[in-house]
Amino acid sequence: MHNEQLIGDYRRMLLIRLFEEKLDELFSTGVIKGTSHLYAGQEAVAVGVCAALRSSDYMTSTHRGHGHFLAKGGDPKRIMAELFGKATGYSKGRGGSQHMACIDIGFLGSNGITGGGIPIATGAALAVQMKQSVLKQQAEDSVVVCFFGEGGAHIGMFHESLNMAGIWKLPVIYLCENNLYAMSVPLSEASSVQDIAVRGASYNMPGVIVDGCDYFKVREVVGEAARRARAGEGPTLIEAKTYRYYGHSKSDKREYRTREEEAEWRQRDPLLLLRDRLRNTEGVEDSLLESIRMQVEAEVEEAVQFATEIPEPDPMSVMDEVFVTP
Ligand SMILES: Cc1ncc(C[n+]2csc(CCOP(=O)(O)OP(=O)(O)O)c2C)c(N)n1
Repeated sequence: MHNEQLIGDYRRMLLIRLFEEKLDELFSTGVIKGTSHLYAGQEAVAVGVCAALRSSDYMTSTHRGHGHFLAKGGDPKRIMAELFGKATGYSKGRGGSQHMACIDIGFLGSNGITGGGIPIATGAALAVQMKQSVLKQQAEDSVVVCFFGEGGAHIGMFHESLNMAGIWKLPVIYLCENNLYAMSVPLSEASSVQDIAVRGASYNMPGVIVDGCDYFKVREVVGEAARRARAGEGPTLIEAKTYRYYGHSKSDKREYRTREEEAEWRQRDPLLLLRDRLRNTEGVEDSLLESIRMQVEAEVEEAVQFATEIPEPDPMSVMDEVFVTP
């Protein structure tokens, strides 16, 4: 009997990887216009986090958000439709890559503003706490996980939000994905400290560093942070050291980093690490791994087909959902 959670999570990590690889192809060939920030390389963070949380917990995301959304249970067909600008997308085709949300599954939104999810997650955690303390909903013990990059950790709202969360002991997990570069700027040129986790001490919360390539380690530290949050012990700042495989966005030629550095990180590819563990410790056969790959490839193709076949939106609907008009 295989460990179903592990196999399901491996499948989900592979879905994120293949979804992003397909998107790279679709953008490069001009099938989808505009740009996108791909999550490939960071899969163990999003999936490791969700493995430690309940499906009823909440999440805020970033501009690099497809992986977060897929890990939280977003439908690849509707995410793809959004990227194609179709009305069946999560934001009716009007938000695109950086503006999707699905409140029903607790995905409170990706966000084009660097660090923009941090105050939103903090407010959501305050709402959870107030449901308990003011509305006396004792059963409400949700946790909010807040993703942001190390670039997002330098904005003022990061400090203001963590300070408030520290004072009020809010049930929030601040999850910094440190992939070493904010656009082309290395952390060493943008930050007075090289570990974002040390900033937790300023706001009276644990600051934990974790290997973001290792699904198991991510799951473990997030599990402890969630336990603390549910027990009323307050927030945790987690810094996952990770790497994005693609450039910052489509036009980025990655001139600020070397191909050698990229190859080094790929040796510790999060998918390969989990696959080896499944093979060597869990006794998962290669035939099962191969059939998972085929299923996931088919799922991504179905998403593209779904998004392609829907007609373009009616031009007459262009002013729908617009709240401010000239
Ligand atoms: C307020 C604001 N300033 C600048 C930008 C332009 N911008 C887009 S992504 C980005 C870097 C983000 O880096 P990081 O937070 O580390 O996330 P990563 O892209 O590495 O995942 C910047 C500066 C923006 N979107 N919002």
